Amino acid sequence: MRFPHGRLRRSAVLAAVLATAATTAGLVPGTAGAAVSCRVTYVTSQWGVGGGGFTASVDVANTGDHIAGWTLTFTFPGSQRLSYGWSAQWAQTGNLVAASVPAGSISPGASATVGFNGTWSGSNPPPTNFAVNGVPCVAGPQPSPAPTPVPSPSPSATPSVVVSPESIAVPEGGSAVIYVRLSQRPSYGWVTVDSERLLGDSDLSIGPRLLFPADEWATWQPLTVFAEEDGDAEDGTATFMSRISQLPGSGVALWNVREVDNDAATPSPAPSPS
Ligand SMILES: [Ca+2]
Ligand SMILES: [Ca+2]
Repeated sequence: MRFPHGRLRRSAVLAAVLATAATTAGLVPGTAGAAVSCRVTYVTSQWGVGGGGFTASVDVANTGDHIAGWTLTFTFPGSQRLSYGWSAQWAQTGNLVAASVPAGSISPGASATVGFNGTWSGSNPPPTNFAVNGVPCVAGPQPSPAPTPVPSPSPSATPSVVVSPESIAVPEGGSAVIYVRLSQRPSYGWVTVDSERLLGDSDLSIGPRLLFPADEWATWQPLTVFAEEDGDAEDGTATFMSRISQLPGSGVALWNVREVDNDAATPSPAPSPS
């Protein structure tokens, strides 16, 4: 006979808690127009096999207007029972749980955390229907007990530039060709490949950008490299980079150019008069 009385008393407490929440949320002047918006992150740590105990932390983040006085409600999806809670007035009736903080407030952007201990049997799935003052909350990230590294999308998800050969020689006053294509099909309908000299002989220059329609990503396109006549007799060198203009994070290609100078080298360092 004691059990039904206890349950009755819990129900009465819950009713009072919910009444308080309704009063706070809807009837207090100045808060009637406030829009509740919230995100709840529910983290549990449990023990036992097939059943046992657990402790839960519930973080309520205010993503809306200022919240003055609040009640968090949710429903246990399984056979969980609330044992006792903290940082709020806790009550459970049936599967419905309420945690009320009548004097508490949560500023926009801030959050409050409450917690409880409970028991479970069979399984202990997390509640999904969190609400604050009757307004459903977005369920936050459900932290896994052991955060496993998310498999990163393979680096080949975006195409890279491929050049061949990676090193060419250009006769002074003439030109040579290096071939360019993509490593895989781009998600764009087409992309352009821009090349620029990173360092080295500024007498070495290149032709215009290349356009790759997506279907022709594998087709080698020639890129012409020019070597201007210069007054020195040395073989100039430069390093170029080719990249996909629309995909800043995509793989680039570095390639080297050597100018084959055509001026006769001076036999020896010019003898200085003194
Ligand atoms: Ca020269
Ligand atoms: Ca030169």
